[in-house]
Amino acid sequence: MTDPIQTWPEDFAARYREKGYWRGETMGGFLHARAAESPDAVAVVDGATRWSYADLLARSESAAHGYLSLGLAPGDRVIVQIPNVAAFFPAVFGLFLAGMLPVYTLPAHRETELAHFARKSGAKGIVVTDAAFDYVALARKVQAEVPTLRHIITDPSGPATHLPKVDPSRVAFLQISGGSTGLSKLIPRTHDDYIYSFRASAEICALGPESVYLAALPVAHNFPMSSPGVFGTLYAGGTVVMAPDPSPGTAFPLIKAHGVTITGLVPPLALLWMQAAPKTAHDLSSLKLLGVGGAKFLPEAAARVRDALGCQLQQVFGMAEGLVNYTRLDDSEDTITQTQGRPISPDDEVLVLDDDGTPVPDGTPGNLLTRGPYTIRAYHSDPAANARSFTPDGFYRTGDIVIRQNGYLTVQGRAGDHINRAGEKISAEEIEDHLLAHPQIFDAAVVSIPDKHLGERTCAFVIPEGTPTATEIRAFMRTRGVADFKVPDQVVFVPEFENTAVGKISRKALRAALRAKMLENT
Ligand code: OOB
Repeated sequence: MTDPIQTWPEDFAARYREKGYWRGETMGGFLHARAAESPDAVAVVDGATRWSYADLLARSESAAHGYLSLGLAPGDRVIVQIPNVAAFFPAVFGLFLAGMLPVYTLPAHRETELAHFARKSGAKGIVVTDAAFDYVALARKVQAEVPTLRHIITDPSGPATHLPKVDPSRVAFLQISGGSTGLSKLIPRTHDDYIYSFRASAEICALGPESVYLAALPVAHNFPMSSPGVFGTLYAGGTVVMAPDPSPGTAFPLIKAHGVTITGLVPPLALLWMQAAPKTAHDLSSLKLLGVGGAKFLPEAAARVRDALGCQLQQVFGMAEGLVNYTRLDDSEDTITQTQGRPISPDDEVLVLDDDGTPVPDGTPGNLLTRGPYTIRAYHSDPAANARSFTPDGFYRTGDIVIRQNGYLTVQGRAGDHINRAGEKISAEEIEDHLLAHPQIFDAAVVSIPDKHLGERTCAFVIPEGTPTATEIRAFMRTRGVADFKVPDQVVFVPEFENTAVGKISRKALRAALRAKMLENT
């Protein structure tokens, strides 16, 4: 099993250090610093639980000792599957302090996905919490499949031992990619690069000790984690409030109760909040900034945020691989409603290229490629994906089609075949593979269809062999041990797929043709 690495060419690394982007801080180190500066400030709120920075550090150190006392060692990977509860923080800061690498997963992931992450990362443990869903039982199933996953940890704590020195230039954790082809890839991010991304994000969002961030989206996702998210807030010495779910019914009372100043939502949720706000009895006036990202937020909806919610909108266009764009607080209303912002860093290099690799002029759509001080140069242990996703000179091919104008980007669509379902990226290929395992499915093609509520929904075109029903197929998908959001929203039976005169067409062309036909008929 290869240890996760992430390296930039020497000259780039030197420049990123010289310019003060990479400061040699570590995830555990910054928590120490905040706890020393303001031990009594409130770091995390979750229901009746309120932890000061000193509490959070003490719990995190105890967790670090706990991991080490199990026999886990610095450099080991540990899967983290914890919903939005306070325990998330000691679990991950404990790993950082012990020099171990969290492998983040979503609460929605099930055994098929977790087994893939366990194998791919070589994880020796998984840390979970007690919750309405039985994550321990799920972890046991995964362990049965991947025996190298030796430890199921529910309460990491242990007697004091020596904590290792952690190298800030090394990989801090593995994040999971949206995955446009097949299974999710693992994204190794270093302490230096990731801390830069959320420290600069916190500055862009003007966060400080008085800021209160509501973690409404699942915190394991890169957006609520670091854009500026929970880590940006803790870096700034602010308070993180954990929301068990992002519905207005849950979130609005929390905003009122804790004086939440900032949060982040995907577009479908922002729409829901805008609809609910005029009717709510809860005072939302503390909310100053709403970040919206993960999927395209249409200008018409964006223009209504201020009136509906009484706060400023910030568009956030980012990716777990690195690059994050923000509209700035002092941008014009037009820029804020009509663009997805501009990169965090002056050293984010952005290329907008036509399909032949030639730069297009501003105002013309093209493929977005990027490299910079917090964008990875490679996925973990995946030569094929790396060859596809990175140019020889280290640019990441984002798969997004954008227009650039005055340095600001507007997302037009994407080149790859994934479905962006309310911000969750779903690989068409991954779902097709599951469908093909059904004994009564001869062939299947999965496409995205525009959807009023989700932005996009998944539609599976199925050539049956026998007489399966849509309900059966959806139930079958549920037995495959995958996240519920991957179950096709719609199943359409077709007698055959169109072939061109020359024979079979590519999967990509087939999906495009099926999608076009579907849109024609609606
Ligand atoms: C965020 O990260 P991922 O890794 O789940 O997904 C990245 C992809 C982008 O390549 C793009 O296709 C899409 O999600 N996307 C947007 C968008 N923000 C992300 N498409 C249109 N408009 C936007 N505002 O989704 C993510 C990571 C950090 C911050 C924000 C989002």
